[in-house]
Amino acid sequence: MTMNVQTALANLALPVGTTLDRYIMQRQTAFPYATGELSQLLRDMALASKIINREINRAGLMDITGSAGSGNNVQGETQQKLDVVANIRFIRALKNGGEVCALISEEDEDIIHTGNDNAKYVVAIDPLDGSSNIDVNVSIGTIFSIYRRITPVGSKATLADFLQGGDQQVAAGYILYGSSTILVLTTGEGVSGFTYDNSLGEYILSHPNLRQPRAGQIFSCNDGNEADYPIPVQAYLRQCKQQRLTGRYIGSLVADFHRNLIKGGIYLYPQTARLPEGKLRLLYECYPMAFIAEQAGGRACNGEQRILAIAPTSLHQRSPLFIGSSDMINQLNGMSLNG
Ligand code: P6P
Repeated sequence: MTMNVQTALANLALPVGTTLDRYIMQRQTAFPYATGELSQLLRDMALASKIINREINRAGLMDITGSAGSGNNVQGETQQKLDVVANIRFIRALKNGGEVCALISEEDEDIIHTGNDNAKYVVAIDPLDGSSNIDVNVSIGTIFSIYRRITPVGSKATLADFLQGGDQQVAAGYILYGSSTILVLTTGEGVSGFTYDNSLGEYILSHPNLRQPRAGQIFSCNDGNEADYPIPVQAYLRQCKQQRLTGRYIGSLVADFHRNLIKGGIYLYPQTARLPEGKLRLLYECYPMAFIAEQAGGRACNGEQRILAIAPTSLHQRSPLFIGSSDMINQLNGMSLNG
């Protein structure tokens, strides 16, 4: 038997690896309220992301790039066709999955009731973050945040279910549709990454126990806005450049965050004159990414406090976001104190 055949057979015998399903089941007891409902919810999210992954990969062939012609979303941003498709897919998956009584989405003004009033969870989601990159084949992502409802099971969810605050999240994650598709997840027991295997249609555990390096050499921000940034942020960026750190900015929070999570780095989206509250949305961008960052040993703040400690007041409120390696965040905060 030739070596190639032996190698091929040996590879075939290799274990597939831990699928997301098996990972969830193995940790069933570790999941809060281990009744299987959260596990099923995570499976529903993963299913929707697999469908969206397929549609992103075919977007150029299916005339689902470009603007949807349906005007702007609640943020006043032009809705891209894939935004609309992704939003519909996640809403449908969560409705059909039965574990979510309501959700909020970047694409919809109001709470979306699923009809599953006996379900125990609510979800906040940015179905497709980085819309401006859709048409130019640059990585985009989905960001989600999960809470246990606080209103009585059987009743309709209310605003209170969504305004519990970042520290009340029971799970958070993102899917990065990039050179490969990866789902990164935390349930408060650390952070794990699952790479999508198209041939199996499964997410396979590829990054167990992800930890963000304490230090980093990368800063990510839209340098074009620098003149608008608060003075301490300008001072921090000057320091980064004097230290010859690397500037990397993809324009998709999920992509910039993920690179910095793996390699070390800081992402900054400060408040500006045009966006005095910052640009990123607290409930379905800042909170989930902050939960993941802190679970991986990183930090996330708004320039004054931890992101997760910010008291929410409305569904689509914005916040400045500084997130990444703890030493870099501490240096930035030191600038504010000195500034
Ligand atoms: P700007 C995408 O629209 C997004 O919400 C983040 O994913 C990204 O980091 C940021 O906005 C880009 O914003 O103003 O630099 O184009």
